[in-house]
Amino acid sequence: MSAPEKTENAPNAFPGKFISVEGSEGVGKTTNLQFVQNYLKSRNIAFILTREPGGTPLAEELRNLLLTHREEPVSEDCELLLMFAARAQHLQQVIRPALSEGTWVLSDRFTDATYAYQGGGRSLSSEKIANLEKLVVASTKPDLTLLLDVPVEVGIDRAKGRGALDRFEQEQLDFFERVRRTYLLRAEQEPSRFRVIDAEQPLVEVQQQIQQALDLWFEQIQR
Ligand code: T5A
Repeated sequence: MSAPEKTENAPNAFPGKFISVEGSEGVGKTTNLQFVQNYLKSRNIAFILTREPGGTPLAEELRNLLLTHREEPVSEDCELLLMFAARAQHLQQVIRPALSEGTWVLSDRFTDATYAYQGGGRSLSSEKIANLEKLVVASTKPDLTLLLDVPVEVGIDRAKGRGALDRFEQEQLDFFERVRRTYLLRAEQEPSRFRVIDAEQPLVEVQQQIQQALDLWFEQIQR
């Protein structure tokens, strides 16, 4: 009898159902994820909302390790591997099972965040990240990515308004400029997956842009 096919190498059986929301600090992901959830509910779509790093008890523990301030400097490779360790667990326990039963997945960040933060922010090579992506993520990639974009200063001001800053939020301005540039570059390189949302606008206008992107997405996948 032949060995069963490994799920991580199987193509996404339900293309179109994996949506990620990305952006630098304070762009309004949390605020707008609520809007996206309401949109999916209005279409009677069965979905799960999840996040990275995190999404399972073990991956949430890794999230705490990653976001907590510590005196010991954190090696860039250690940070990168912990991100992918959390992602491996998240994919196996949550994302692949949901997609394989036809449930939509709405994820607050995914691998684009690693390219932006560890690649752009920390200046790790994209080849290194791509190798780990190949190993861990394989073909289970988002079909649609909403990239919320605001000038770095605006995002940081918004994030500061929420109170204590985590280990990433305490980085310098140029770190976040590199994060933003990397996100925008990725969006340019993959225009069929990314929708760049001008999130500097008042919330109602941001949500009009998101609604339009989602309406078009549904038109596209139903064709
Ligand atoms: N990370 C993550 C990596 O380094 N590598 C990886 O691979 C991954 C997956 C945690 C950190 O991990 C890093 C990146 C992060 O630093 P996170 O919890 O998703 O990830 O981090 P945050 O960016 O901090 O996410 P938040 O959910 O906390 O912030 P949001 O969602 O961007 O912002 P939100 O919605 O809380 O909004 C901020 C404030 O702005 C207001 C809101 O009311 C709120 O007060 N606001 C607006 N104000 C005016 N106009 C608008 N249009 C507004 N929209 C929102």
